[in-house]
Amino acid sequence: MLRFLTAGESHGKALVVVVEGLPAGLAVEVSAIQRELSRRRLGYGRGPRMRFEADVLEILGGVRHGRTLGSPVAIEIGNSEWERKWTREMSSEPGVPATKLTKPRPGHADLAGMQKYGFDDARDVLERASARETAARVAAGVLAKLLLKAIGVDIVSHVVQIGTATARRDQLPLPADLEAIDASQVRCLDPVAEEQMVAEIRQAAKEGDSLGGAVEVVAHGVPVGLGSHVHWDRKLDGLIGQAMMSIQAVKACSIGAGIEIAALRGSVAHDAIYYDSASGEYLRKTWRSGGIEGGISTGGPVVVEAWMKPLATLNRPVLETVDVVTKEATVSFKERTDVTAVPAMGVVAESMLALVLAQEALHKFGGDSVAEFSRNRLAFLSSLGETPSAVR
Ligand code: EPS
Repeated sequence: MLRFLTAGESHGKALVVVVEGLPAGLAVEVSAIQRELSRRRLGYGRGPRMRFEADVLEILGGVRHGRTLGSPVAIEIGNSEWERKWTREMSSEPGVPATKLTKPRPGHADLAGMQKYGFDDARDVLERASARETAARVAAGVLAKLLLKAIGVDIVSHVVQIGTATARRDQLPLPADLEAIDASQVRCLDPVAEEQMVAEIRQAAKEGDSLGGAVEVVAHGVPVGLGSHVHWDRKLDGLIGQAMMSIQAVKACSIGAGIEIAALRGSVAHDAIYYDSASGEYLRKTWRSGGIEGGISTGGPVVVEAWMKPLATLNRPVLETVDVVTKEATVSFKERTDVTAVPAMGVVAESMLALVLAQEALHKFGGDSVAEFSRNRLAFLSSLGETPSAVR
């Protein structure tokens, strides 16, 4: 079973992620992880921290001479800001912080977290609730993506909405589009929408406001048979839903045609099946089901959308709150912040989808080495009468 665990606070010394259950023999390079971490920092509208902070990456275990050993992989992502500014406030030694944050910000975990854990300082909550933690998820996601690549699965995301600006959505993005997507200021394939999104971000920045939006994430090459119909917590769409909804600030997730399918008639809502004699595959003519039926992958592209709320930290202190010490009405403290993090959320969503699919692929095909895992996938698809190409 593939699982991962992250630790670390936003302004702490480092984030750490341990990924367990990867087969041996997966080729991993630090540069591949570094590249993905850089992608997560992309996007017009990110705050100043993205410029002056670096993700200082180190593989601590589980990889030898560029290949996984089958043991847990541990990765550390140091915060370059720590040494400069946070050693006192975020010290693990006994003591007290110089300042306590007592005006919890609406829209963040601050107040509910303080109440739940008995804290009198919102920093005790916000440091871990921060989306900085997604850097660790992306590092884990690289390993999942590399494993999936070995069985021909590629994942791509693009921004389809920022604020009120929406992109055309008539074609699924392909792996080959990823370079152009990442080259866009907001990771959007539609140049008209890109311009509108940038204008909207610029305006919101001027007004000290923030913006939400949506990304579409597509996994190509997913084999039939991941997930299961037999039990609620084995359904692939359910697992993807949990993974997407766990991303900081994501408030909704849909699969395939999503909420739009509710308005269609049953006669036109579903994906017609046909047989492709060349590949021996049963294919679908459309992807309204998002490549998942009854909780099982169908062999078509897995299509997921995730919606993010506007960030709750604003550069203009207008959100009403209460000082938990004086109980007086006030406005939430001002922090420097991003105007929007939707482009970065796309990269995080790719990672979360990769982790779920890799976990389910390992569940289905097993294997202690990548070669065995890959062989098992070929054997399964051949048993269905398909003629899959060996990816590696
Ligand atoms: C975040 C707030 C910002 C972001 C941070 C996530 O940090 P700060 O409040 O220190 O300016 O920059 O994201 C990252 C550091 C990162 O690497 O993604 C938040 O509150 O979630």
